[in-house]
Amino acid sequence: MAIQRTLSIIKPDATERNLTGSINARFEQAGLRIIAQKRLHLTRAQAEKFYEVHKDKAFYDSLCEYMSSGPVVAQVLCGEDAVAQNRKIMGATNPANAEIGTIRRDFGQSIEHNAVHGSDSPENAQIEISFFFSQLEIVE
Ligand code: IDP
Ligand code: MG
Repeated sequence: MAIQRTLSIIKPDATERNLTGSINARFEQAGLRIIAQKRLHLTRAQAEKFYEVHKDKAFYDSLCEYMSSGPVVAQVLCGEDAVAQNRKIMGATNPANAEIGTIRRDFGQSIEHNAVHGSDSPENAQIEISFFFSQLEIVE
């Protein structure tokens, strides 16, 4: 498997509960390296743009409101098979269905307030990484 990059976001429910370090430890323990990271507060318009693929879903409005409700930490993770590896560490979208020991199972509060975002394919990872970061901000 190749070395990949993926976009991760620590969501407002997790930054609010001061879980940034605990979540980052999960990535590092699993062998992923944080090669870029910044804390920011998305505007509603930025959240709408980031989640545009979901614009026809019933949860889109609520999701965009939530993702712009407080600070997030955007990060680029790098490592072996990083996209799938991060999805595995995160666990299923709904924390109630996520495996024990995953971030969402341990830290998520609901299907919406589920602590973290992770890219779902290498192609989307590239698009999502460039949404948040310039080349200068990513240091391997
Ligand atoms: P993912 O984050 O596991 O890739 P997606 O289906 O891409 O899941 O959904 C994006 C985000 O939208 C989820 O992480 C979650 O915050 C929210 N979401 C997904 N499904 C629902 C739902 O049925 N109700 C409320 N929010 C949802
Ligand atoms: Mg998704």
